[in-house]
Amino acid sequence: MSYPVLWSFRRCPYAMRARLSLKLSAIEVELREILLRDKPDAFLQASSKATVPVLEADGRVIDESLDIMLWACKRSGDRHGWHHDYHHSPELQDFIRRLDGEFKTHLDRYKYATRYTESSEEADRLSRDSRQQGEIFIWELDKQLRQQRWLGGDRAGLMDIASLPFIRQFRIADQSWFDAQPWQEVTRWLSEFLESELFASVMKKYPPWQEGETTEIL
Ligand SMILES: N[C@@H](CCC(=O)N[C@@H](CS)C(=O)NCC(=O)O)C(=O)O
Repeated sequence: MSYPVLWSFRRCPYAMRARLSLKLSAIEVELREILLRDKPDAFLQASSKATVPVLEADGRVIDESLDIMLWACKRSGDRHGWHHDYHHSPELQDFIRRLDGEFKTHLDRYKYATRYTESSEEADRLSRDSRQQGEIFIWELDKQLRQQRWLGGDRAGLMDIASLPFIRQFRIADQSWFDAQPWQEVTRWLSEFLESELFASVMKKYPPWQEGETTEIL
């Protein structure tokens, strides 16, 4: 039996959300862990975009994490209704647009400010300002999470799975600062996710895939 192939990088939040969706949809894939600094030819041939995640399935190549998430939902008969929700909810689409757009920009500038300027003072300022901008988004999540356990309601939904890997990254940039913030609901929500079996199941460590090797089934 041949499985769809997922090109992935363990720590990439986009790849994480693709793996989470595949897992939640109970779709088994051949997982090919790669190193971003040493991308295999077979990966580059699959998608010239050269970003992870990339899914090869049904003779198609899907190289956007959101499309992989939606493909997984559809393939599993949309058991959680995410595919339907996404296509019928302008709010959900807007949320993902802001997450992948503004919030990700602030996250990158907060985390990697020195890549954007040569001056260390400028970098400090950029990092601080970007963190402040990112905080606005996180406080919005906190407000929603005061009404319900997950952004998706009683259970984790597309909004949760799409955003949690990025909020985790925002925390990792300075854990003690993040944990000292009074966003109690975000802290609860993120901890529940980080301690879940689901998260552990998609964070197993695999050696980088090599041409001709038998690969892992996720
Ligand atoms: N819009 C893409 C973004 C994917 C992306 O940027 N992934 C990063 C890793 S987190 C990547 O592969 N970067 C290419 C590189 O670092 O060479 C998606 O949603 O899949």
